[in-house]
Amino acid sequence: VLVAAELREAIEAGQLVLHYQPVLHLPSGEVSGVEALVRWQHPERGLLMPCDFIPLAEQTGVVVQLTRWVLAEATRQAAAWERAGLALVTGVNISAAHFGTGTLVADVHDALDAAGLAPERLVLELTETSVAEDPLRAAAQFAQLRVSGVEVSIDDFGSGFSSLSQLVSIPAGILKLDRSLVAGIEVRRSESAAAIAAVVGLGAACGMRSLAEGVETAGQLELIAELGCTHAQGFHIARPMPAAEVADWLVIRR
Ligand code: G
Ligand code: G
Ligand code: MN
Ligand code: NA
Repeated sequence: VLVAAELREAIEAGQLVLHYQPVLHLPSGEVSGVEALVRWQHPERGLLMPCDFIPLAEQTGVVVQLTRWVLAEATRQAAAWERAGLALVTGVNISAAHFGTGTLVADVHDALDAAGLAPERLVLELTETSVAEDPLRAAAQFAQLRVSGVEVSIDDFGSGFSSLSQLVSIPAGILKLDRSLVAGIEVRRSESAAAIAAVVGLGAACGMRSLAEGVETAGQLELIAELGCTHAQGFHIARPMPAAEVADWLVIRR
């Protein structure tokens, strides 16, 4: 079994890597950004996925150290893309434990400063599980970040972990529709369309853009665009890929 000490050493030894999944802006058809997704290149076990080690990281608090590494690496990469003329907004997932430390705002600004990246190029993604412990404290930290220009998104909205109170308490600019909402299109099309339209409308009424996750087919992409979703992400558009492949992928899809 994996232990926290091993993960801590792996971070220091440079065994974590980020893959990036493109995000499409539907009205323009342009790629507007990417989501950074961590993997652990384990010397014996091979490439480990987040589900193999993020729960351990969250339970032990190592996720704070992990997130600092992800922030540093993702902002460095985003700044490199920007210098290469690629205008991408990069998303980073934030975990619950980070709010309690009180260092989130400083950690984000340290990363932006070190990378020389504009705050507008970064989106912080949070799920309700990541704010549940102390919602007011979390909301205050996100408000500070938004004032400085960093975007915030509510992740996995429509899953078991999300609630309407998030929309009220968290100052977010983007609502990410959980992939279970999108997957429902194949099963109960009219009901799914109604649910997606309602969530998109709710987000819009709160001044939020909407990003559909887990778009796996052309049919799903077409429907979510019709329903007013502004952005989409999923295997039908592109799978998460190493940073080195992103520029080529952008050229090929044109
Ligand atoms: O990459 P994959 O599709 O397997 O990601 C699964 C989940 O792991 C995602 O839903 C995401 O919330 C989580 N995850 C991926 N990368 C990170 C990360 O850098 N930090 C945190 N806290 N969670 C991540
Ligand atoms: O919300 P979260 O941060 O967990 O989302 C990222 C996760 O979703 C990653 O694990 C990624 O591999 C996965 N993912 C991305 N696109 C798709 C898709 O189209 N279908 C499914 N099933 N999973 C996807
Ligand atoms: Mn996410
Ligand atoms: Na999600």
